[in-house]
Amino acid sequence: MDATSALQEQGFVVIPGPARHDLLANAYTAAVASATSDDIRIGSTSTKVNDFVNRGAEFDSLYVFAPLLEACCRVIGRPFKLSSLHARTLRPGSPAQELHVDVPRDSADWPLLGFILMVDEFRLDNGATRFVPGSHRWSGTPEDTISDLRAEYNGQVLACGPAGSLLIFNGSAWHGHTANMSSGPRRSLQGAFIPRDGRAGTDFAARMQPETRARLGSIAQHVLAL
Ligand SMILES: O=C(O)CCC(=O)C(=O)O
Repeated sequence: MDATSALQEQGFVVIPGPARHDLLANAYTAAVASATSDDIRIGSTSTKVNDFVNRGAEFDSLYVFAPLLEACCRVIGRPFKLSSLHARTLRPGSPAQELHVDVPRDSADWPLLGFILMVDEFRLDNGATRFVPGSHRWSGTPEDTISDLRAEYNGQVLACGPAGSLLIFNGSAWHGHTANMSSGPRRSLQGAFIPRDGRAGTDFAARMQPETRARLGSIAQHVLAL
C-alpha cells in the first residue's frame, strides 16, 4: 500500500523523514539541555519540551516537509497551520499510555494531522506508538468504548521505524505510546497541524525569536501563521 492510501485507509503511515538522524539526535540533546523550566513539562511517563520552532535550524525542515504538508491537504482539506512542535522523551520503564484520539470531532481544531519524528528507533520494546487501523473513521472514542484503555486492543498495530523516520497520522485514529520496557529513553519530536481558524497549542507569532524569523522561508511563515 502506498503512503497516501495507508494514511487514508489505516489512519497512519511511517515514511523516511527529512533530516539526518545523527545530526537530529545531537541537536535534540542540546536543545533539551538548554531549555528553561517554563518550557519543560515532566509528566508521569514523559518529559516534554515546548516550541521546537525556536530551538535551532536543525528542526526547520520538519514542519515544511512536503509529504507532511501533502498529508495536511488530504486530512484537513482546508487551510491549515502548525499548532505545536515539542520534544517528547518517553522515559525507560514507563507504562503504556491510554488509547485516545487527539481532538474531538466537534472541536474547531478538527481534523487534526499529527506527526512524530523518531529521534530514536521506535521498537516493540521501547514504547513505539500503537494504532487501531481504520479507527479514524469511527464515530466513538476509546473512552466511550473500552473499559481498560491501557490494555492491548485487538488488531492494534505498532508504528515502528528506524531513527529519522516520520510517523504521520490522522488525529482521530485511536493511538497511544506503548510501554517502554527498554533501558533507554525513546526520544521524539511531535507536532500537529490544525485548521487555520482553530486555536493553536503554541502561539508561534508571540514566541518568535529574531534569529528564527530571519531564516524562515515563505512556506514556514505561512504554516506558522505569522
Ligand atoms: O508518544 C507517542 O508515541 C504518542 C503520543 C501521543 O499520542 C500523545 O501525546 O497524545
